Amino acid sequence: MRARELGRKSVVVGDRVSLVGDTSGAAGALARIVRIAERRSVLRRTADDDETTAEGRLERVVVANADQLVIVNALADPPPRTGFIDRCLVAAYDAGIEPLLCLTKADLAGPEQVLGYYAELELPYVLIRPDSDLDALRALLAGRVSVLVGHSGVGKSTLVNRLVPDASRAVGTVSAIGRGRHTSTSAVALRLPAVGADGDPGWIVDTPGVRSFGLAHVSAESLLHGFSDLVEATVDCPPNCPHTAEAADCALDAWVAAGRADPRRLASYRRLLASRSGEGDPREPERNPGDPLAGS
Ligand SMILES: Nc1nc2c(ncn2[C@@H]2O[C@H](COP(=O)(O)OP(=O)(O)OP(=O)(O)O)[C@@H](O)[C@H]2O)c(=O)[nH]1
Ligand SMILES: [Mg+2]
Repeated sequence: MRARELGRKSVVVGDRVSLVGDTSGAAGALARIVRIAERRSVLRRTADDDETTAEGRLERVVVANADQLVIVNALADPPPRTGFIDRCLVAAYDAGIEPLLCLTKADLAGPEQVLGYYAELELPYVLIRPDSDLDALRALLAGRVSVLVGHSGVGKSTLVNRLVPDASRAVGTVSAIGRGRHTSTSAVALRLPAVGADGDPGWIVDTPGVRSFGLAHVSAESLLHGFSDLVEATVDCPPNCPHTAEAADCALDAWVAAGRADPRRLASYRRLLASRSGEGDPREPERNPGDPLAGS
């Protein structure tokens, strides 16, 4: 239990805490959390993008002290959403956490379209199918705390159960419209099993599926840092350039016209900017125009 001296400070998954009392872990043992260690990183999200609404201001800490953000996207059922991946890249940069793209259900569809979109980024990725060997993923998880984020039904808990055989995380079904049913309802950190005799295998945090990864807490300037293929161009922008499509002389247009970045990435960045000011498509904010439609 939490000690009263912690006040309103909340304890989140990933926190390192000091305990007093009976720390044996035996049935009926009671220990108190008396201190939360300073957090090395904090991954946050908001319910939506608009900081002028109550939902937008409602900021949630997803996990503390994570080193790696594993962005889980299914290649089908539900269809991939590069807009979601782009948002996660922004959140990872903002939190100082390294991203890893994890494309699941590779038995149902190919990764070419998604990987093509990220061709200019040095974004590490893994492909997962039900029978795939997980050694490459285990090597990337070793020695660090990794948090899985993704829409409901993309296969986060299925993957955790394969990585941690006694995890027993419940897994759900995906409805006809390609949405999961929010099977997992709370985040859980699990220690990965040891691989061989040497080294720390790391920890994995399974989280409940999110409907959208809101970024109201990220400043417009930081938003751009999630787009490492675009950020360099803006040294040539006029002072205080808003980088929107309407902005006169925004250097991003020339950068893309010169073939130095993919125009789809610029369009995605501008969709994010628009979404923050309450424009954009509220039904599917994370679907970029090139992404497949739901149900296909
Ligand atoms: N074909 C295929 N199906 C998969 C794969 N991974 C997971 N699934 C299926 O996808 C469904 C949803 O998987 P879950 O692991 O519950 O998804 P989740 O991301 O944990 O979902 P929430 O807890 O709701 O956020 C289950 O029916 C899984 O069997 C895969 O690689 N290929
Ligand atoms: Mg789950």
